[in-house]
Amino acid sequence: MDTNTKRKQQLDARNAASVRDQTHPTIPGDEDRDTLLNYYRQMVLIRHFEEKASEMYTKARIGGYCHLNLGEEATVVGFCAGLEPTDYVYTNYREHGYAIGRGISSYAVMAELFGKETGCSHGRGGSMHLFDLGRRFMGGYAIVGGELPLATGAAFAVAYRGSREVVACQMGDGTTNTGVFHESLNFAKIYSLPIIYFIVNNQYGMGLRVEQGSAVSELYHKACAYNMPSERVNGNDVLAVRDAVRSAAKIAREQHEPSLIEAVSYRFGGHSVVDPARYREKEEVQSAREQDPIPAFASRLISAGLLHEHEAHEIDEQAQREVDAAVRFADESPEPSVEAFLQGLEEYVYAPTDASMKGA
Ligand SMILES: Cc1ncc(C[n+]2csc(CCOP(=O)(O)OP(=O)(O)O)c2C)c(N)n1
Repeated sequence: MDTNTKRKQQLDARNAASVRDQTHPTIPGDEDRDTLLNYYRQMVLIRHFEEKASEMYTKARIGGYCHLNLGEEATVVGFCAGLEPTDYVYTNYREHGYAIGRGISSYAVMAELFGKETGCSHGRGGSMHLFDLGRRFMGGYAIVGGELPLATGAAFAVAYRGSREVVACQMGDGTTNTGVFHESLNFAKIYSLPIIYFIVNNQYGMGLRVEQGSAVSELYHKACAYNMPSERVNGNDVLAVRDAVRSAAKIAREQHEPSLIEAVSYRFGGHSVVDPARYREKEEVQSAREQDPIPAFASRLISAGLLHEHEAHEIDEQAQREVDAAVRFADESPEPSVEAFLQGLEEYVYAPTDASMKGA
């Protein structure tokens, strides 16, 4: 790599970090305390859930692959908070937090990771394929970019029916380098679809830093190619992410127009639980941990007089208890029965054809 390219990459990396590490502004006075505490609770719950999932994976209680949201909690909770319960959510395989943020119980998510019948996909999906039609959580997808054409198609269906729902499609930074990303954005713009493309720029696609894999490292610029409004937000600030998603949802709902958000975040761990991430400098991880979105949000709440330290402590303990109970529930739940498989391998795998599902 020549010196100029290297220098450009270093500048790009610094630029991304400066967005993520912005000091968090004071909480506006018109924010509702219960709502804010609920965001905080969800962030803490997701943190403990993911730490426990990692532990259970290393004890071989969870099979397949397992990708965590550690460090991305403000992005995850802000994204979910900006949407309505009637909106549709599509994500990649790093979706445990989004499922919880969308209202799926931590019990049903943990049971799915354990491959149990009580899991939200009845044990047929596992970590990368969480699903709940009632909550319009349309799935995690293991193929990089796999969720984009599906979400774009769902937005086409919403527009075709003339309804007011919005489709929100989450993806990682690496996904913006795939063909389907460009095809989907182009299609969405041509047909004026009510969709939000939401990029979680956690700085890495597997082991590759964003500047090494993408010719344009300020990823929100990619939307210009499709004449689509776009914005970059601090993914460590739950309120900034929520507000960006709300604005994009308003554009989608009221004008039936697509838009794109890039939330600049940092994934504390490697690509999956088994990736020790040796390709990262210790200082880089350390500096990201110093910007941990959870304590940062707690201090903002404390400074605004909305949270006391002992309450923060209780929230933490409550989340730990819930996650422990979720593990017990998953442990004690039955496996999908052999009879169920014999009756039809496609059950819970393909959409049923009965009329009750139509228009859901
Ligand atoms: C089509 C396809 N190519 C390659 C892979 C292997 N793969 C899994 S995740 C990943 C990196 C994706 O990175 P990014 O979109 O930034 O998401 P992140 O994992 O950081 O959330 C790759 C290359 C895959 N699953 N699907």
